[in-house]
Amino acid sequence: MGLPLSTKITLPNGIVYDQPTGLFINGEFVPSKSGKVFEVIDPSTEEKITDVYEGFAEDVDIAVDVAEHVFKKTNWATQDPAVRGKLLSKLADLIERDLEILASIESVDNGKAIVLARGDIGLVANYIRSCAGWADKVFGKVVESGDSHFSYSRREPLGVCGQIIPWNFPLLMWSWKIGPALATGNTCVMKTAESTPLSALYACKLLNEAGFPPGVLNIINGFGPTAGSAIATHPKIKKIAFTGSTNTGRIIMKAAADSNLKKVTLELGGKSPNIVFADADIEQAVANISLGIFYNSGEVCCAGSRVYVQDSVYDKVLAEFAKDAAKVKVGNPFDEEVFQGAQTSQMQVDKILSYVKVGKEEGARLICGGERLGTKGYFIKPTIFADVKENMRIVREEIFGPVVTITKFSSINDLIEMANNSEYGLAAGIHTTDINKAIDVSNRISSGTVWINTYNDFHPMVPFGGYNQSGIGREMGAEALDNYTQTKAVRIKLTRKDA
Ligand code: TXE
Repeated sequence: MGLPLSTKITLPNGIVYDQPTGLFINGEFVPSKSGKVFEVIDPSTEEKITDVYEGFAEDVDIAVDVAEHVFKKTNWATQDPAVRGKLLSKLADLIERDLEILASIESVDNGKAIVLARGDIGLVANYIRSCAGWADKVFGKVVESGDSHFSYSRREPLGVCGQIIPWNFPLLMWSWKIGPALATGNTCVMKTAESTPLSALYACKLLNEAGFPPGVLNIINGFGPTAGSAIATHPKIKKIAFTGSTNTGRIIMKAAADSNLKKVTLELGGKSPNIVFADADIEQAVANISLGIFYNSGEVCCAGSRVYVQDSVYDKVLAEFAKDAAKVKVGNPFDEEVFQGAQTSQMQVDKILSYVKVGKEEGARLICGGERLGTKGYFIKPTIFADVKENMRIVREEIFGPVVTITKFSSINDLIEMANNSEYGLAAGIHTTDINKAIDVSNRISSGTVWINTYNDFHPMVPFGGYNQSGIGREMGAEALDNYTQTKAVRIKLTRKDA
């Protein structure tokens, strides 16, 4: 007998709920064709939470056929778009209703602190609601081209969209992908990350409850080289949106080019500079550099992992930051006092600790942390390296954990040189009380987002995405609609009849 399609789970905080374990295809949870399953691990205990069905290329084929049928043979894309807006709005309400369940699923599956997970789910609801508002506000243009013609453009959906998401913000990434895609009338086949499949499956129950027609969103649980690759290479998928590592982004782009030149948007890695000028409000700046790196256990693509501090306040900031890091409570994500939960997987722990070793070998000064906390669960102590040099690997490469480097600078020109000396360009932070300096430096920084006197600060209407090798395209804001629509130009020749 195969794995049941739903299992009752009791979460560490006592919440009991029904967790779907199947793939979500055509509005139903179904076993994968192979019947294979894989384990989902709680990163704080290293124990199994449940198994889920594992999808492969054959399951992707079925999901794509369903999604294509809905797109081409039903009125999903052609109806009054306000209907899709209403469904998304209902979905946002249901996500808010189940916020505590969803946040708890996120905490048990990803390891993130419950206090932060609640914030994630709040952002999910806000973003889905924002997309609901966009549904009937997608405009074409009338192009004035003289009286001999009537010319206009309209924005049409693309068709079946493939979406591959990571494990650091499982449901938030789900919402950034499905929100604009469904608002604009596309259909989706999504692969969730193999280490965090649970919240998206639960949210698909809410999709059904909201009344979405079956097949508009299909979810395949599975691994990158199998299910993920099947999506990236599929000839019927018109567009692929990916969030994950820069290396995998490269693979996806090649696969898209080699298959059917599907359109590609990528949100990839980062090594973002977080800058403190001598005239900053130091208390606020320290709080923001701490938030910049320890938020979500450092598993954030835009983490402020390279801190640059002006020489006259360097010692003070370093001392205050070390004090702040010592206060960050690490441990059981369900403890309301905990800010930094577990890293998501053993693989990430190994990667982070290997970078700590590299940092020490490179001669950086370890101020605090640099080791695991406890023996069970993937916990890593907040880690600060000072006295780093720009060519060190810990300054150049994405570590994706609670590990930060601190560098001293004196002139703005040197600072800009160092801040932009990266293959990435996702985000940057600037801390100063001089608005002129803030704007001038932000203009000269090569990154998709600049936060001034704040950090990791998101809003559904503010676009997010990378310069350089941090990505292609923007998510959220009006820009997200560009990812999921194409422009059709219509030109009509007019004939003047005088009689
Ligand atoms: O990433 P992958 P991993 C960075 C971060 C982290 C590193 C490795 O530095 O330490 O990447 O993490 C799917 N075809 N980020 O290995 O491989 C995979 O199944 C199609 C930054 O987990 O990029 C998962 O769903 N898909 C990042 C997704 O890609 C493939 C968030 C991400 O996994 C695939 C995550 C393939 N060949 C990691 N191989 C961010 N930008 O926020 C894998 N996948």
